[in-house]
Amino acid sequence: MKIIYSEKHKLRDAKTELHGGELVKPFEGPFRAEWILEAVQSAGFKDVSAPADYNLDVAMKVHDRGYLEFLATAWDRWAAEGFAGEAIPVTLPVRRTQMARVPRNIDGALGYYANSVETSISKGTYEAVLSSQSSALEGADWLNKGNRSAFALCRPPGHHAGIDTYGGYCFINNAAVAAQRLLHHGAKRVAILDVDFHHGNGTQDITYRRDDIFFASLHGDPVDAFPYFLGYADETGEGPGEGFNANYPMPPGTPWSIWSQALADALVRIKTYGAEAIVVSLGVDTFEKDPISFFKLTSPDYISMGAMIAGSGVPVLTLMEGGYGVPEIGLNVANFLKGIESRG
Ligand code: OKP
Ligand code: ZN
Repeated sequence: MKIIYSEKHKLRDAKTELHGGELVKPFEGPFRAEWILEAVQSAGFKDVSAPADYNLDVAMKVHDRGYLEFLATAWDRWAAEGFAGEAIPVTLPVRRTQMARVPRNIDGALGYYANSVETSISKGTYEAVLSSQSSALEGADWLNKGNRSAFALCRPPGHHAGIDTYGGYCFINNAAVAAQRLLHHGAKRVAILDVDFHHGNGTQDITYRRDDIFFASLHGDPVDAFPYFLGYADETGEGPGEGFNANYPMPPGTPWSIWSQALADALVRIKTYGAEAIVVSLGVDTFEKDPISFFKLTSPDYISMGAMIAGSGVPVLTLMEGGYGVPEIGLNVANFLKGIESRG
């Protein structure tokens, strides 16, 4: 399997995350991609290459232009204010507030575009974000050439980035960008299958009113888990997108035996839809030892997961999303890819 990895992910190295009322070392750091790359190579996946530098043409089709301009300039604008810390907003547009006007002040703009405020914007973040979307696009183009699988080791992740919002460690929605690229090169229908522990609220935001992308997400029930405000089972799509969104919220302690039933159902939906490619948002934060999540998957379960998805017979582009804290994140990703290859 082709593995796509950019060293430039290291430029996303924020010093702070707002967690439990403290500014802590972020859960999402460069060590994650390093551990994963190491484990994937040790497992025998040796075809590793860096992506070309892609521009924002595809991202422009799934994100708001003003939002992308904000991402490109946010750190410099913040630094120009002379603040000591990294960029975190304090004021958010909520119920009954003005949504149409973007504040000129950078502090206001951060609040306007944030969907969650644990995520600091730091020097170098934007360059890493561009490299992450380049990996996703390179993976999509690998499938566009007729190949049946690829793994883009994207970092930072993307599935919490909405049309015009960032948060949950995400800035550009790599899965949506990849799906858009697959559609541009001939696919009529693409599925995004989000198996990260957290609901892909950003991906849902982008795909909710569309009939050319089916979105399925398996995740911690939003009554209990981040990102809290989206991910319920009754969110089924809107307008032309009605019927093309499937959420599988699950409770604390969910093991593979239950989780895999939701996956089986999602795969039936994806097959029935007629997807010509599946973009997998792979988070291994469903692992029993993940520090911020509450499912109980074990390392061998990721082999089964990959095999079930590849068993659909549809080409699979896997993109890295979450998975934290423990060295097993590498093994779990490698296991998933082995599962994909067992049936692909
Ligand atoms: C990103 B991805 C813990 C609360 C949750 C943000 C989690 C972002 C997860 N302090 N904070 O989906 O893995
Ligand atoms: Zn996650």
